[in-house]
Amino acid sequence: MAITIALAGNPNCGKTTLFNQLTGSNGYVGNWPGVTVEKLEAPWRKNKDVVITDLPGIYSLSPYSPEEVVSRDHLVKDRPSAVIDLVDVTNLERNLYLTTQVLECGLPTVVGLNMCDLLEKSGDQLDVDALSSELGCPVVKGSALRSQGLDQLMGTAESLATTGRTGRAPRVFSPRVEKAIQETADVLKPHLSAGQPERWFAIKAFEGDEKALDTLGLPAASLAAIGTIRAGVEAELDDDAESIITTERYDWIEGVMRRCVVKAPKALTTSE
Ligand code: GDP
Ligand code: K
Ligand code: MG
Repeated sequence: MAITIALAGNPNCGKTTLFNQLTGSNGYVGNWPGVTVEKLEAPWRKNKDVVITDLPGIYSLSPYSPEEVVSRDHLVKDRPSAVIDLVDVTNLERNLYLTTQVLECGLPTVVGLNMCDLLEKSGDQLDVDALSSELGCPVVKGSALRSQGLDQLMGTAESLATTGRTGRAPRVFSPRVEKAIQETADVLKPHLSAGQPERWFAIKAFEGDEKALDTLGLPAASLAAIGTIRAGVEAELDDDAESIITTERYDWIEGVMRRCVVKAPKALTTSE
């Protein structure tokens, strides 16, 4: 059976450049069913049994744009064998917002740091091993444009796809919110089928994401139980669940940046 590897990432992180490098083609352009978002799919030129999909560029796995829905449906419903989450290393902090969500999908995932050719110029030092242990998945540096690190990236993705090895998605939220997510997961558990990622659905259900909840067809009592969990946290933190999740993601990423990036010393200025 063919191995399928999905390329996920923000717009302009270099996905299509990578896709073209890996497949040696401009890919097969079709449409995702029901939407006009382009679907690019082609075999890896070094192993034709591996099919690579270039997902639409997105900033989040929220349900608000066709691109987001296509990408999240591919990750959550189609379940590729592995994911390459491509990150523009020059915009690491912003790109990691999507990374936290991709990791929650519970698929074998490697983070590809792209545009590393530009990082070297800036003088900032990134601790890749530290980032890898924060994210709980392999992280590979490279440059799609300069064709650097691509064998290591694909080797890692292929081996993850073959073994099916998933990391443990990092616990990015505060203890209060993690507790609510766990309680939500406990409500959902009897209604999830094999392959439906528990943590992803629990977070979406906590946020009140109707599209995600609809796919589960939960009984009214379960929906009510989740509503109670959500309302409790919203009252305590005085914010709506979706904003709480967003804010806490950014807080966690800020900590990761502090722990993993050493900024180049700024030039001294004479002005006070
Ligand atoms: P996509 O929107 O994720 O598909 O991104 P594209 O593949 O279209 O790339 C966006 C821009 O980034 C293009 O101008 C690419 O040439 C450039 N780009 C892609 N990869 C790299 C890289 O590794 N280094 C540099 N410097 N530029 C890159
Ligand atoms: K583009
Ligand atoms: Mg593209």
